[in-house]
Formats: sequence, C-alpha cells, structure tokens
Amino acid sequence: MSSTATDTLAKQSSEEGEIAGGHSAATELTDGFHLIIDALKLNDIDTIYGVPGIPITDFGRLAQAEGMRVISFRHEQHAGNAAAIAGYLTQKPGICLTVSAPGFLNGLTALANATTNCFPMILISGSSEREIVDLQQGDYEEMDQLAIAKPLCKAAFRILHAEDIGIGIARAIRAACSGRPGGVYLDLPAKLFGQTMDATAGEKSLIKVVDPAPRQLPAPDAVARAIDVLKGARRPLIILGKGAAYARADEEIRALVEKSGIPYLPMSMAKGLLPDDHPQSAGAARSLVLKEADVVVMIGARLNWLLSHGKGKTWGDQPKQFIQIDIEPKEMDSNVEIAAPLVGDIGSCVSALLESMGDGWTAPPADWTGAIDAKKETNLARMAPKLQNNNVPMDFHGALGALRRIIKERPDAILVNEGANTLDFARSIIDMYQPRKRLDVGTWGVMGIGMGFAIAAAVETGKPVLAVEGDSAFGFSGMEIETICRYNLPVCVVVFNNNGIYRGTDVNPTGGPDVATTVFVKDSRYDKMMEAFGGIGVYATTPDELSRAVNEAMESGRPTLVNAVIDENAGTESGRIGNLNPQSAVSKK
Ligand code: ADP
Ligand code: TZD
Ligand code: MG
Repeated sequence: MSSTATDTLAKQSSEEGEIAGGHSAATELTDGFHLIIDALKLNDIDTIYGVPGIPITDFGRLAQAEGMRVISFRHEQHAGNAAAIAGYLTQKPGICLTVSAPGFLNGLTALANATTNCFPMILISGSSEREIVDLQQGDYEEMDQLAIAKPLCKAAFRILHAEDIGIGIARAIRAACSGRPGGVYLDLPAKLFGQTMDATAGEKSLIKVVDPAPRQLPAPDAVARAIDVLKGARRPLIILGKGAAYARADEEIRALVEKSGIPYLPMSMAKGLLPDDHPQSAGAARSLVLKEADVVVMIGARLNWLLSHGKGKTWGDQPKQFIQIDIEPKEMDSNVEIAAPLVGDIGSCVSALLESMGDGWTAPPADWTGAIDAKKETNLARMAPKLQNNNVPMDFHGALGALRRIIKERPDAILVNEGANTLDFARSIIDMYQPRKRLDVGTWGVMGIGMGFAIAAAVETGKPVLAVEGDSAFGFSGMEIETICRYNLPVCVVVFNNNGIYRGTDVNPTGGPDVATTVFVKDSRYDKMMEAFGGIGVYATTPDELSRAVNEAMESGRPTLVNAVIDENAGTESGRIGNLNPQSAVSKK
C-alpha cells in the first residue's frame, strides 16, 4: 500500500509522543492539510496550479512533499486557466489553488470562463475566518468569497470541519465532471487546515468518487425521431463542437461521419477531431454549408453567437431542422427550435444513432456533396499562393503558412491560439490532424488564456506546445514565460507583433501627445523578455526565419519566444467579428 500524507503525519505524531512521554499509545492524528491532499490523491488528482500565500502556503508545500505536482504561477488567473484546460484535456477537474480575497478574485475570471466553456475545474481558495468575515470586523483579506463565487460557477461549497473534507472534495469533483462539466468553487477557511482528527477516522472519511461522469443514454424514441429527421434530409450537415472533443468519443464520431457520408464542420476547438484534410470536412466551405443545409446535426456545440444563434444571414433562407446532441437538456431550443433533441452523453448518443442507421444508409445526394467539394476547391486554391508568400514585413498569411507546414509535420503538437486577426487567420489557415490539439479563446473570446493553457498543455501531455499569440493577447499573461522557463517546459511562443490591437496604425484623432488607444510601443522586443529568464528569444522578420526558429524550438523542447514582425497594416478591426462593434451614430467633424 502506498504511503499517504496521513500515514506520514501519524508517524510523526507517534514519534513525538514517544519522545515526549514514551506513550506507545499516542493518538495518531491527521489534519486538514493532509486530509485534503489525501482526498485529492485518492481521486487520482495529482497536479495543482496556483499561487502561494496565506493561508495556503504550507498546503502547497505539503502537497509537493507528498508527491503532487504543484505548479506555481505569477498570477492566479493564469493558474486558473491552466487548471481549466487541464480539466478539458484529462476529463478530471483541474485544480487551481489561491489565497483569500484578491488571489481568489484573480482566479475567478478563469473559474467563470471554465464554466462558460464547460471545462471541469475546481477553484480551491483559502479564506479568512468566518466569525470575523460575517461580522465584517476587518480580517486580513476579508471577503465573503462563497457568496461572490456562487453566480459564476456550477456549484460552490465551503468546508468547516476536517471530518467533512472527504465529502466536500467528492461533491466538488462530482459537480465539476457530471452532466455539463464546469467550474466549482471550494472555500477553505484558514482554520480548517490545522484542525486535527484521529488518523484512522480521517482515512475512513475520505471518498473515492465512483463514476464521476456517469454515461447518460438517450431515450430510444428520441433516437428514432432523430433518425427520421435525418432520413428526410437532402442537404445534411454535422457540426462538431468542443463538447464532442471533450467527450473522447473519437471513434464513434468518425464512424458516424463516415458511415453517413454527411459533410461536417468543426468548431474551433473541435478541429482535428477528424483531420482537417478529411474529404468530408466542409471547413473550407463554411458559408455555403450553413446557408444551404436543410438538416443540421449539432454534436457538443451550442447555437450561440459563434454560430449566429442559428438564424439570420449566416444561415440563409432555406428552412432548417436541427438535431442536437447534448448532455444538458436545457440547451435545447435555447436559440432556435430543435426538431430532434438527443439528450445524453455524446458517446452513447452517437453509438445509438449508428446502431439505428443500420447497414443500408444512403449517402447524401451527390449534388450537395459535389457543390461543397467545388466550393472547397475554389477557396483552397485561392488561399494556397497567399500561404507561400515571402513578404517582408510578413503578413498573416505568410507567417501562418509557415506555421501551418510545421503543424502538418508535427501533428501531435498542441496549438494554443489567441488574439483577433492572429486568432481568426490561424484558425482557418492551420489545419489540425488530431483531437484536442487546438486550444483557444473559446466561448467568450477571452484574451489571457495563452500562457496558462500552454503551461497546462505541456504539463498534462508532455507534448511540444506552440502558442500563437497576438501581441496584445500575449500581454495579458506574458509574465508567465518566467513560469515556462522555471519548469523548463517545451513551449514555443510566437508573438505576432503588429504593434497593437488589430493593427498598429491608429492615430490619436486630437493630434495630442498620447498615442491612439489600440497601439503599442513600435517594434517591441518580446524576444528579449524570454532571454531575461534564460529562455531562447528569436527576432524573426521572414517566414523562413520564423520556420527555422519554431522548428528548432519544437525539436529541442526548450522554452522559446519568437517575436514575429507582422505588417502593422495587415489586420482588420476585431479580426472577423468587426460587425459586433457598436458604432457611434453621432460622428464629430
Ligand atoms: P463550441 O464552442 O465548440 O461550439 P460549446 O462550448 O458551445 O462548443 O458546446 C459544448 C457543448 O457540449 C455544451 O453544450 C455541453 O453541454 C456539451 N457537452 C460537453 N460534454 C458533453 C458530453 N460528454 N456529452 C454530451 N454533451 C456534452
Ligand atoms: N479583454 C479581454 C479579457 N478579452 C478580450 N477579448 C478583450 C479585452 C478585447 N480584445 C479582443 O477581443 S481581441 C484583443 C482584445 C484586447 C486583442 C487583439 O490584438 P492582438 O491581435 O494583438 O492580440 P491582432 O492580431 O493584432 O488582431
Ligand atoms: Mg496585434
């Protein structure tokens, strides 16, 4: 039997007992610190992302001493983002550990973002003493954290007594992973950590969660209804979302796509679930398929803003019927009518569809698949020469053409991506070939996920990570390159440096001394930041220099930052979502 944290403490306590008075019957004790560690380990949670401080410094130390991997960050938001994406990559809740009030609040953005994106994570925060907080007597870092966390996560719990730690951790794990995954807050007041209890009783109080994310089988009549709708389709389309990637039903999904012959469209983080060069991928004919499809099968994707809420110009005038597979029943009809809701886990739902399709399934009409193929061909042919260009300064196509070739050669590398133009162009240009290799700004389009995601991707998978970052986006988490160097992680950051947000060319309309709101210091040397921490910094002005630097980094696994100089004129406002910008109707002359 492996030695637990509690065993160690028990040994210590009996040795102390012997030294003190020679009582062989010294009570074996455990405490809050050790019970939390034991409870996490019992549930196969072996990594914590956090920032130390009162009251959790010793907790981090002890967790490390007990063999957990404890990755210390420079800011809690990035530790939280790391935990969230660790959850997405492993289906186990990622753990973020923060200090009270300000540290907790710093972690909260990541917790809310995890919940929005359906990633399982647990934000564990130390907190001040209840008696003082509740009477608002001004404790160190006083804040009613539980109340603040509640509306921003799936569930929030507080543990007051050592004997409840087992239950508390079990509830947090179940809440994070079951049904639609999400963020959970666990509040641990300072006093809990030092509370002692009998070691044997402590061990017994811990729970190994059985089946934390139970399968949920779809009802047979719901499956039959979905098949009926699908049989009536003349221009069917499958849309795969990151829920499908998370579900790890890779084989079933591939079988459904290939057996049905239906073209599919991957949402951003579902790219690679089937390889982007799969003949049925409609990625390069997106506008056409959304407009023209008559039956759309949604698999782990929501009809939110990213899909224009299922209506309007994007979807055209053709009447459509939706079949939607999701574990969350309330998702159905959230934006448009769902003709055939299929509630259950994706693996079970897709298997049920496959079974009901039987052997003689008829492929979609050739005029539909033919039109898509023709559109793809035209679009890809138009794109190809742009990706080969050697313009200096580089434009997005030239630089991303180089990175596209690298990912093609290293399909197991993980791509992290944020920015506006840097995000939108990279998403459409860089093909992915394996599931769960593309990690990006997700449902909120949030900036700041970059370094946290990159760190967790490297820690959890051991694979090389390529983080393609707008210069603005990078700034949100840039200090974490010290963390990357400290843990010597195989992360190559490429900063697309176009001197600002969207472009580097805006000017202050007043002509005053302040620069425009969207521009940065021209020609900043982000590569030198990396050198400051012992990593490799490269200044790249051509696609060849960029390729060489990234290839070397991926080969060596050494922390690297490539400052890729991009034409400051090349981008457009808000990348591809400029239409969402409200504009003043009262323009001053
Ligand atoms: P995307 O942004 O890629 O379109 P979304 O985050 O909008 O994807 O949607 C993911 C959906 O997947 C959510 O509605 C979530 O409830 C669902 N989901 C997550 N895991 C599972 C699962 N195992 N089975 C079924 N649905 C799932
Ligand atoms: N703050 C947060 C947390 N998220 C956001 N999405 C924004 C602000 C607004 N924003 C975007 O939506 S993209 C972006 C910001 C600030 C940065 C775009 O600049 P970039 O990319 O340098 O990262 P490009 O390539 O220059 O367009
Ligand atoms: Mg920029």
